[in-house]
Amino acid sequence: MIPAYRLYGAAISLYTGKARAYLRYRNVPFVEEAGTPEIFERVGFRMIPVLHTPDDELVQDTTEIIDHLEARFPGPSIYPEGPAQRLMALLLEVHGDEWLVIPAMHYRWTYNLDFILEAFGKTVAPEANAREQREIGEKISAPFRGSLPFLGIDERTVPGIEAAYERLLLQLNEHFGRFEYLFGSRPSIGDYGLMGPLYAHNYRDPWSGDLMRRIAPNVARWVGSMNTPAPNTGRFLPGDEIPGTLVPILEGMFEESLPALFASFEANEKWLEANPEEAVLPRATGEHEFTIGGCRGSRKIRAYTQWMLQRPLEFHESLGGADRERVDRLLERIGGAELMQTEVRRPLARVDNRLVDPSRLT
Ligand SMILES: N[C@@H](CCC(=O)N[C@@H](CS)C(=O)NCC(=O)O)C(=O)O
Repeated sequence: MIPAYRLYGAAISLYTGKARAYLRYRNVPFVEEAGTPEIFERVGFRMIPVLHTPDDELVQDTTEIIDHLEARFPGPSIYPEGPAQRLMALLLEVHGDEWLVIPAMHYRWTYNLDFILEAFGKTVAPEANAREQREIGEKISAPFRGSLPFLGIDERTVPGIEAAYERLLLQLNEHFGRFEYLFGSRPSIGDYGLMGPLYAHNYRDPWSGDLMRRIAPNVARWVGSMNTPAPNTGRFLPGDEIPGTLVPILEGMFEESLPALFASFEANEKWLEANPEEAVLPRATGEHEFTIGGCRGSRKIRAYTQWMLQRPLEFHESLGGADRERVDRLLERIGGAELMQTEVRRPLARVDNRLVDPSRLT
């Protein structure tokens, strides 16, 4: 028998939902449980999910977890071979992870407050009574609730956050009315990126789940398939096709989310210049004005976003000949040509779960 992996996570956690869905698709034998102080001490900070491998290795970060398992478990890759599909899947992963966390957090803490306070309490103190769980929930959820302004969620941006999210739900609803997953009958890394924010917060939290089922029932069905997949099955659409139903989603991504997310490169570079002795980056390296759903607001710039964006940029850079020409024509069409030319002057790496400038490591 293959020894089981352990996934330290929680039902209410956005990123655990992403990793869990992948583990199920890849048919990885695993058990899910809560992390312990010892585990978080080894990781270096308190963050979920963490994958504990049978070799006693700890992998934190959903992208690293997925890649770790992709390399070890046979099965149809969730990275499409077709360059256009693959590039769009990589970008959609970042869009889900780093941008759709904004509506996820807004809806959770605005419309699902009672549910989520109790759920936090139940997660850490399953034996406590309902009143105690609520009190515990209030206490331990404070950092999450408190992160709303950092994400740019305030009275200026809320109308835009809701307009943009509902528009995305309708666009995805069209798409999932025709296709099982983003690029055919096999989930891609882009599906897993979207699954994080669209599951725990916007499907499982009751008010948000009702909204999704009401205006975008095909998206709710997709969430269900992501959670209960037929393991290791399915195909990407032939001919590297990008379905027309994805085009408005990709255009929207290049119009608002990616310009804001790419700000991470400049902010990190400036931070490294201002801190010449430091190799490890802090979580936020700046703050900027951004636009969401047409509303202006201010948000912290996360250093980590650069690391995620390096993946599609490196892939794009690696393309040559006819593949490059075809992908560049698509980028031109969806408004992404300029951003994808971004030069990575200071590439970042993750070493021991820390985000570092590798040129400064001795
Ligand atoms: N990029 C990370 C994000 C993980 C993350 O933010 N997890 C949340 C729970 S869903 C967490 O543990 N947050 C604690 C914190 O941000 O301090 C990943 O993909 O694993």
